[in-house]
Amino acid sequence: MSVQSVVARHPAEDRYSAFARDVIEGLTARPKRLSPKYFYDETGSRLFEEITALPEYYPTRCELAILRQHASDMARLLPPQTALIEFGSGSSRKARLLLDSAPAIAAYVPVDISAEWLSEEAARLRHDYPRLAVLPVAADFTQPFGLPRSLAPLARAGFFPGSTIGNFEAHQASAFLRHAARILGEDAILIVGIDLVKDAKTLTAAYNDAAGVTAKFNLNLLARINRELGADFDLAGFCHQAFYNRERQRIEMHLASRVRQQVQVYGRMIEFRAGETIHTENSYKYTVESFGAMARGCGWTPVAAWTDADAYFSVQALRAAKQ
Ligand code: AVJ
Repeated sequence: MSVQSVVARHPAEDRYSAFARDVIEGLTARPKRLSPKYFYDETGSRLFEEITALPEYYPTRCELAILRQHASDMARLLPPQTALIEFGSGSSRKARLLLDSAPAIAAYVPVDISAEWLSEEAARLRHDYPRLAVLPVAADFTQPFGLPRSLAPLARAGFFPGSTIGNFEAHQASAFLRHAARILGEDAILIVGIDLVKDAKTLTAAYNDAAGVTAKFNLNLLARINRELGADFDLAGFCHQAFYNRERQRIEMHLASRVRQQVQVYGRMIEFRAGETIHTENSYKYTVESFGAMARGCGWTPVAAWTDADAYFSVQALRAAKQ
């Protein structure tokens, strides 16, 4: 066995080569594509935080308003001694709104891929909620993972805010809902944030902000490939595109090549026609009914749905159906 193959077994190296593999696969596919999960390196995460504060980007503001206004209604769905399990927790800012209104929550289990961020956030939560058991799990929540044994006596509620589920294709969203039903078990509650279908103008503006932050966020994917895989993308040779695909009820983001060009990526020459795009993200929009119907097919019964005053965004509560 060569030294190289031993080194490649290191988990960080595995993640790195998974990125390289996905990038090469996506850029040699037709049409070209890249996964939106790679937006979130340090720069991308900072740019996304900036996006959430933009005047055109309504989802975060609306969801926070819904959580502030209806947290106690959500709390009423939770039995005493509930563990709140958050899928892809990030900052825990939204979970705190539930924690503040739901004394039934005895344990909080943030599940996130970034172990470092998780332990820092866990320390802050333990400080701010001294009676709460904070049990972080470092895992990719789209893959099967185990819950801490100490949760066994507790009821369970899942929390999946942010309309992150909107990044999934229908089959992936269904797989996630089934997987969540299995992990959370009988009688569990799942509280999920879902962006709603609305007029194309509002939707399009949210992904084409005047300050150009979303364009930077999209282009950072190429900058990341340059940084981490030694590629030579000329960022000035690509432009941000985002539009609403009405038939598929989704925002599509692309990076369009301004000219015919070649780019060197991880030892490969990738050719672009003028105007050719890399499809970088789908952000699916649902109605309360269309999301409820999907949930029903995946082991859940819709029990409540809250929206903001403009009905731009929804937070929906589901209960695990009897097996
Ligand atoms: C984090 C997936 C909910 O789809 O609105 C924001 C990501 N992309 N602007 C979304 C995003 C461009 C965001 N989600």
